[in-house]
Amino acid sequence: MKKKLLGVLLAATMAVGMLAGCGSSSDSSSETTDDATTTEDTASTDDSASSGDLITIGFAQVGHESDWRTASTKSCQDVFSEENGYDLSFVDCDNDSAAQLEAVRSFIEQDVDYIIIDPIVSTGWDTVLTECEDAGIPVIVIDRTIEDSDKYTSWVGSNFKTEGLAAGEWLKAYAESKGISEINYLTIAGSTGASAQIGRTEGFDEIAEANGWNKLDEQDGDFTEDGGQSIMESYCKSYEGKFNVVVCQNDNEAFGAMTAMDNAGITYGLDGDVILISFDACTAGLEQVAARKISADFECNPLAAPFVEEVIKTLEEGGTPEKEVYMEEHWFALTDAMVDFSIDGEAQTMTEVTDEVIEAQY
Ligand code: GZL
Repeated sequence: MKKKLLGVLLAATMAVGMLAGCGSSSDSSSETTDDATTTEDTASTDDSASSGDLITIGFAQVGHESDWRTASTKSCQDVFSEENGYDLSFVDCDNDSAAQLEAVRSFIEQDVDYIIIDPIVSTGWDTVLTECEDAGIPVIVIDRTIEDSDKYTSWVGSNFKTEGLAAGEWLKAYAESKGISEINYLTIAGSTGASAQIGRTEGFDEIAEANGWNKLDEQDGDFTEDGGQSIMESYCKSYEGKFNVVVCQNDNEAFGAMTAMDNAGITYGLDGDVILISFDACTAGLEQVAARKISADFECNPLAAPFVEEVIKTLEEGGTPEKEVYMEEHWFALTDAMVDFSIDGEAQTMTEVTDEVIEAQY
């Protein structure tokens, strides 16, 4: 709303400069390069009067590592479209924290109206958020959290520790229902230092410790299918015959773990020797729940953009948005694995995976 032609030309210059540093990307489509990807909406280089009517937004996204991430990116690009009145500068930071800080600084140079950040890791943010504050640009954090600064207007996301607690409490109830008295588990964690990894590990391990379960190992699978497969291949060798539960901190890691266990001749899921727990509950994950391969899937909702837009609309109207906005999440299983459990005394409802539920998922 406050952009001048000079700012638009500067944005175009910055975008070209970033592309030189991060690899190529056309205006209308974004390709992923080794470092990061920039997609400039063509309107932002257009000197027509209409570009002055658009709210300019810079979005520094984690990367493109998972189905969840794809849905998160699409949610933002669908909501913050030119036809909806926005000029979105999108940077895929390819899981590179330095590239993400560089992207935020480029948005400051472009003097955008708002900056959206999904922080790859939860620390190292106070300096650049101070720069955003000094530039008078409101920052909205989505999904993962920032632990070393509160210099942002709002955060929209999930309670990752609650997701971990839910998985732990479900396993306790499910194991009891199956007469399983001993739990020896392996964790394939998400990217080390990501608040999603920290919270899910903290929540699940809290239940494990309270119930005397044996944690054999936890390694970083980076939230990718390749990461899940390579770690599970190592686990199958190192812990052969010693584990009966695998906890994957997202569905893509679970897909990789499934391949590794198939190759090792290890059965898993509702009819197998190993209980397989996953997080995200993306469409493909729920399809594996329906196939009885993933025993239970704990949702993390990626569709934050509509809630972010409400924050921006509040700010545009001169109001004060909520500092924290929590997304609704569901815990999914087939009937055979739906058990009653509570989190901190609050009874939880499980959602049965049906064709309709899968069709409606993200
Ligand atoms: C969690 C999100 C995580 C997902 C993964 O909110 O940050 O990152 O669980 C994604 O699929 O890679």
